[in-house]
Amino acid sequence: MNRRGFTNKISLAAMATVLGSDIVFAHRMPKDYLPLGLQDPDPFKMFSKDKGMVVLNDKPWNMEAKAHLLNDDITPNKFMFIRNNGRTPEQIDTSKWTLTLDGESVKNAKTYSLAELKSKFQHHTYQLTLECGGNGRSEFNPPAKGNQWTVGAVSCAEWTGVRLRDVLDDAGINSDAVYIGYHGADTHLSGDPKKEPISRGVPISKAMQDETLLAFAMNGEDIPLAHGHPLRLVCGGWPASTSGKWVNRISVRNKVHDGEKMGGTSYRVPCETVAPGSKVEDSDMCIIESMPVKSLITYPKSGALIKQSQTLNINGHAWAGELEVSKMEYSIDFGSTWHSCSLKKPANRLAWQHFNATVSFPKKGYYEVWGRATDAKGKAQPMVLPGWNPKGYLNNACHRIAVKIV
Ligand SMILES: Nc1nc2c(c(=O)[nH]1)N[C@H]1C(S)=C(S)[C@@H](COP(=O)(O)O)O[C@H]1N2
Ligand SMILES: [Mo]
Repeated sequence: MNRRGFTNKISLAAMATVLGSDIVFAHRMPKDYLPLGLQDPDPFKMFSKDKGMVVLNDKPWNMEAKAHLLNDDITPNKFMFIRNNGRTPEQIDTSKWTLTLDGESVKNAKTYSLAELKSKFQHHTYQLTLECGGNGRSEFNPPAKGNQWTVGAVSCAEWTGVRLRDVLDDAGINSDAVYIGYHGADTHLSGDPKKEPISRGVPISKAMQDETLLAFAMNGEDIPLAHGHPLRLVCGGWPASTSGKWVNRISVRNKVHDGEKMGGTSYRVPCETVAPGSKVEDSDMCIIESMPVKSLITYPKSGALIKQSQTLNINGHAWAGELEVSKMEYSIDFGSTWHSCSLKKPANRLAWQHFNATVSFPKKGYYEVWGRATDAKGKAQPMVLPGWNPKGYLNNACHRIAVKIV
């Protein structure tokens, strides 16, 4: 964050929010003065995140949770990972916010104010799993460039908004429409106003699903700034990069959207498995669509000492992109034998599912508990790292925690 730019643009009210209290002598503060309390922005305060979150990058901001922080059924803001590709927009005036529908395949290009979107279309609420395509990247070998996410770039919050389908129907789309692409108000790190940090999208079939929302609320409140205030596209079950934050334009395309980070190795993987480190032709790369089956043991915390008891209640969540999870199992003998967990139905399609189990240990000592989910088509999580790809996407290997029975 450029310090001068920061004071020039940030309002007193915004400063007070970040500082956590009003600046009493604000009227005596020299022009362009940056209060000491803002000179090293504290991301935990700035984004209202729990101190246990891990900062992976500050330009742009990237922050992940740890498995045990994700124990809530519905992820609260304080434990939600942040993945920014550019600079967060500043000074958002919601009364002036608009969403424009345009593109080759829209019948009537249209601009809606936020108030119009809210009053004209029916509201819907869904719990939606959003996982970064690069979650788990840190385990790849040879290492893949990018944020070294471990397991915490996933969330399942409750999103409220209008259906993208209803808005597309209102503007009308032509029969040659194949894709939608989003554009957001965040700016490129280089400062070049002509460059977009990211502009991705989904095929029309995904755009038209009931659960694909233009959301204006998260967990019953305005969406926090870091997560796309005041309007966000939410495409549950797909790489979270398709869920455009701070969205102000949706283009209806007659071809696969060609925005920033739609091509090359961005959010694309070899269509067929390749040997680690291989060079892959552009034409042999496929866009990641539905995310693979995965799970997380969120209780207990890895490294827990369990006293004077030989049973332990474990719990966590499992998800499988567009599919439901049909089975959840655990192992305490490094994957040699598996036992079933009790698994709940999702709150709605594309929401993660909660599991729990009571684990018995034969005697005191060190153990690892491994979790394995299987999707409705019978596909299970791999025990070890799945297919290598240049950018380290889609690591859905079994999650494991260490426990000591003492
Ligand atoms: N406008 C905009 N939308 C965006 C991004 C971004 O940088 N800018 N990052 C994307 C990526 S890569 C991910 S993983 C998710 C992260 O969502 P979150 O920060 O709300 O957890 O937002 C997506 N939407
Ligand atoms: Mo992402």
